[in-house]
Amino acid sequence: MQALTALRLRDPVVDAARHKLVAGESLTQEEGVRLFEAPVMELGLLANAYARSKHGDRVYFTVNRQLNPTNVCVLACRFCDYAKKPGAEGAYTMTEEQILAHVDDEITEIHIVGGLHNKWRFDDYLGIIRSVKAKKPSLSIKAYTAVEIDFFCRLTKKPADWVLTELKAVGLDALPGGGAEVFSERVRRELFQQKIGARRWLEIHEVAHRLGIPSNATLLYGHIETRAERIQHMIDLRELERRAPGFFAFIPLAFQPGTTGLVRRQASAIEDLRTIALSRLMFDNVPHVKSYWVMLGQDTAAAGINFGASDMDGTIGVEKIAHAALAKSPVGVAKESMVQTIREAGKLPVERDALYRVIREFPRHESAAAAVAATA
Ligand code: V47
Ligand code: SF4
Repeated sequence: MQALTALRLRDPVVDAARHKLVAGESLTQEEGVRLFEAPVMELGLLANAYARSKHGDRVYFTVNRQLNPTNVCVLACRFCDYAKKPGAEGAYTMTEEQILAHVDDEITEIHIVGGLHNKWRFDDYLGIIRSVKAKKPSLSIKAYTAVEIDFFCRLTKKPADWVLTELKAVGLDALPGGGAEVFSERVRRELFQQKIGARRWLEIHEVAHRLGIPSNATLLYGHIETRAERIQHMIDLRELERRAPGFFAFIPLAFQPGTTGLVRRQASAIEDLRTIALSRLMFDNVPHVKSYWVMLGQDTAAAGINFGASDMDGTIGVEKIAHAALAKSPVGVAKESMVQTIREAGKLPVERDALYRVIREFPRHESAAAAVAATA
């Protein structure tokens, strides 16, 4: 708390929020909405100090791959440029060999997510985890969003605890945070009417947490949602974490407009930084907020780790979802580049696995690393 108590702020609204956080109180919906209007640098100072009170200067990342086994999807969310109808041009379904090519010596985490395939059965999805685990048993597997879990429940006519127990038995370690979008019925009706809403998403993550499967949570922002809806989304997740703890990280995903025609341009970098800061301040009971470089771009993501984020996700390899929506970021980055970005932002890089077990802490400066290597 030292970082928060010592902080001097000029803006009365941001300083009132600081007092509440020092007292261990959560911010309300009204306070969150008002904070969105506050001077951005003051918000950044507070969110950065709050992140430092939890993690010091450490910023986590993982050496991972994103695996999207198929883009064939029976749904048609209006914001999604990734999914294709069966047989449509550009539709793909990977073979086992193509899937296993994503599993190499370097990685410690794999993030698997894809479409709801019209021909696949639950066994096909189980088989992917099974074969990835067989190729590299030490790999942490973060796979299948609540939307996919709900699809498996419908395929098998079984409840979520059965589906999740089966997945855990073959090697699933954690659930990713995708598919949450925005917990607003208004937005759901407009953009993803056929897909599960807030109640079911929260229920599936609650079941996962109770079964000892940790998870993440996302927010898709920068389309037709309001700031008040973003704040309510964070509060709903915060309440779930109180009832059934198990979130590792919250990831605000900057909407990539692609060819959807929903908005003319992506949210501005300032709006991104405000959203990261608000995520940190509102979601006080989740360990990490991620600055997801794939959707933010590397420069804004690097700024994000001075605005409350304490995680940069991973090196990723070939990302398909944001890039189908024309994201300008590279498809993957090297580990050295990740370390360099975190250092340039004045933070301490820490390599982790999907369960946030520390693999390696890097020194603050490259020269220190070189000195250690030279004396070793
Ligand atoms: O579920 C789809 C979203 C999600 C677009 O858990 C889009 O560690 C932006 O969930 N623009 C997949 N977003 C990505 C995801 C994720 C990413 C990184 C880390 C983790 C984690 C999870 O991407 C989807 C959907 O909500 N999405 N289309 C788009 N055009
Ligand atoms: Fe399918 Fe997911 Fe795209 Fe919706 S967001 S169309 S469920 S792949």
